[in-house]
Amino acid sequence: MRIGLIGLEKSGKTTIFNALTGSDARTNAYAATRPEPNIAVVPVADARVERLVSMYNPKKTTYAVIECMDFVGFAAGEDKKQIFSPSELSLVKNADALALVLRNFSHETIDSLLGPSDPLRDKETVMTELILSDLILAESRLERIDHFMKRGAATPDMEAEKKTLVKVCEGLGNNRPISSLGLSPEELKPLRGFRFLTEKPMMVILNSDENNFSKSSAFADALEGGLAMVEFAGLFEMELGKLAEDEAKEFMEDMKIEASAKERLTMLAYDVLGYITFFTVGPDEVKAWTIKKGDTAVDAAGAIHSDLARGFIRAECFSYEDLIGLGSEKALRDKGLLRLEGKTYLVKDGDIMSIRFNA
Ligand SMILES: Nc1nc2c(ncn2[C@@H]2O[C@H](COP(=O)(O)OP(=O)(O)O)[C@@H](O)[C@H]2O)c(=O)[nH]1
Ligand SMILES: [Mg+2]
Repeated sequence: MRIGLIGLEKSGKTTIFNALTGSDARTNAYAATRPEPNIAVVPVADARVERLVSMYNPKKTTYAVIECMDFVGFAAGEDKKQIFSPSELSLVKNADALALVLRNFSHETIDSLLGPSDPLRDKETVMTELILSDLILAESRLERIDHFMKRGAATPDMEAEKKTLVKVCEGLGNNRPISSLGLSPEELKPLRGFRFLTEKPMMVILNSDENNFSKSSAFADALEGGLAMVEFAGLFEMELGKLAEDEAKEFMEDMKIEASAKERLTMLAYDVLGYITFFTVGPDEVKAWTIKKGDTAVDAAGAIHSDLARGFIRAECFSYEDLIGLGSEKALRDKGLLRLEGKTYLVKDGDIMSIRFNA
């Protein structure tokens, strides 16, 4: 899965990117940084993988990964048509989810340049820009469809598309993101190709100071639209990333930060996106796989390889919790906790699976 960090300039996106990915991309309080986005792959922290590795001693260990992208932020009220450059926009559109970074720290230079921090205002500004970007796209598509219809060249698919687009334009016109319009999967289908920005799941990263960290419950309350939020002390956590683990732990305890920035964001992302993890285990490899809540055993097989989905016979399955509780696969077997599941089995987070299939 791929998360795009978006937000106004100087909100601390690159700082957070560095904290998340252990990279050392340049941050900047003055001018815009280099135009290309920073991209990094972050292994999803999952203590269960380590535990499984200690049991199976595999030759290879593979964590699930999330890809993080960091863009140049757009300036509030800047007089331009697009919030992202065309090349950035095509990258943002590829993101599975967006993480909106909001400035919540005081910084002499930035405060004098952009005014003191006001995360709610900035959230509104960015949302308005995203909505506007979608609205321009939806309206121009609607115009094209009308044009086709006038010439009698419309296809039946276009009728359905138009119906949805009319709803979308009305919603966006009322300042509502597409994700909040309650459109059915059937209605959303014709929109798929557009990859609208406000259709993407979104979470908020409140980027706070060491001083005001965990003192923003009023902000969380004021955050409308049921947006999931995580608070980072961006700069502080970027510095933590450079320390030895036990040293970093001490600092985190002082700040009452319970898990690393990476762990907190991944947990939130799994929550927001409805992702779950299943594992494959053995002497060769212990591997974590990401699928969506509601995915079946065949979907899980397909995540591993399309051949496994095509030739699927059944899945041998047991739960991580049971394995840890009983200590070995043999004990699981004796207790009858090793299950055989069919195609329609709904995979649960923490399932350990082995797919039987016809080649
Ligand atoms: N005090 C403080 N400064 C921060 C924090 N996060 C970022 N900054 C500073 O804000 C400036 C802009 O940060 P940057 O990550 O480049 O923002 P971007 O434009 O959104 O990528 C840099 O000088 C950072 O050091 C923070 O949590 N606290
Ligand atoms: Mg930046």
